[in-house]
Amino acid sequence: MQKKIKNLKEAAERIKTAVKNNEKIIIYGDSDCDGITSTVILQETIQNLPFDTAQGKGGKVDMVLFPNREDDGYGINARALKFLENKAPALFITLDLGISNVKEIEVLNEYGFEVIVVDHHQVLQSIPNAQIVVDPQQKDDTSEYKYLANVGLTFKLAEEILGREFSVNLKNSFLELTALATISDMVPQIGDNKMFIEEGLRSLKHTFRPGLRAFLDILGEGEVLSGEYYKVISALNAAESIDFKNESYDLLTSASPNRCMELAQDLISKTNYKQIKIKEITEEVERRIAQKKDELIIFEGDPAWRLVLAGPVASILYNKYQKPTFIFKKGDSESAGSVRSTKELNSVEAMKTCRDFLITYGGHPQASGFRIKNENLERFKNSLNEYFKNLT
Ligand SMILES: [Mn+2]
Repeated sequence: MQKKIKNLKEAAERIKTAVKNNEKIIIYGDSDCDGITSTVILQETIQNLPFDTAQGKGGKVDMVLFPNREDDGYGINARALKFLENKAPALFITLDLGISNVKEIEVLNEYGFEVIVVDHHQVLQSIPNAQIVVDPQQKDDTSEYKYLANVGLTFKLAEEILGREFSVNLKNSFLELTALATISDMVPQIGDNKMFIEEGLRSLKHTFRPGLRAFLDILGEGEVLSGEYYKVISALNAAESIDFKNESYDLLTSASPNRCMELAQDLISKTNYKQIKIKEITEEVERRIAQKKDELIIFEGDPAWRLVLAGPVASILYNKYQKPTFIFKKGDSESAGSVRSTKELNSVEAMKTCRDFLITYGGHPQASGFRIKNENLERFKNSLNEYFKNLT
């Protein structure tokens, strides 16, 4: 017997009750492919519930929000808290973030929200005080699903919410999104992840979703289906969230083929520009580390580098040099960055030892992020060196 994901059923029941009672629902999703597709799936799941509500059949999500990672920070940031101050009461659901927002969720509770966290990132010092927390990384979650991307977790939530009302067409449509985001999040392609990818990519060629159809038309159906789907993923990851809105989300939820062609084209241009910038920064870091061959880690930042490019740059450098890699944008008083490492040289565990002088941090052992005051950068670097020296 497969063990169930902790609290998945409770979350499904609570969401169904909210729809039946016509409660206000707000979704707050991460701004990458995984967070955006999770948001689309949960929203469409709610819209496909067969209940009679004030709007007729099916429920509705009142507000969908995405954080501007570059300017305001990852997760539930200060700007989001300010925006949400007068929006309660509502059922507030986080997707692909939230597990590290212990303080912020306390504030949301005070505002009068009821919070459900759906996340797949590592638990830090404590679990947030939300009404329901779904995260297979919780210690007492004994399911085998620790390998799921957030989209896979949300797909399972959709199954639980819709039950026998989950139509084949809707399921296939969700599998297409689940496949793309599972690949995008670079989680292991095992178990259900393997199934998501196979079935989702198979369904992609017959997609009913105008946003995905636009990519197939622009990039060439044959190309995308024979392996160029990473171009679709890169494009979905190229959107930035401005004023809590996100272009990739607009694309995936738009019913207008013309609008989808415009948005898809725009995202593809942004991807191309991003690739050029990533190459420039990578080369700059390589020039800098040429003199630092003995160092155990790569630790580089610059005011001119955009935070959204730090992750891809760190991935390239990590793959080439096989050292824990910290790449950050240096702001006026604070810096924020992305980390890539191995499962064994767990970057979240490494940063836990530095938590006293980090503003925030979190993620996965192999891929994580941080925010820090500039005056603590040197100390951070030294502590990390110390930590990894003791491990090797
Ligand atoms: Mn994710």
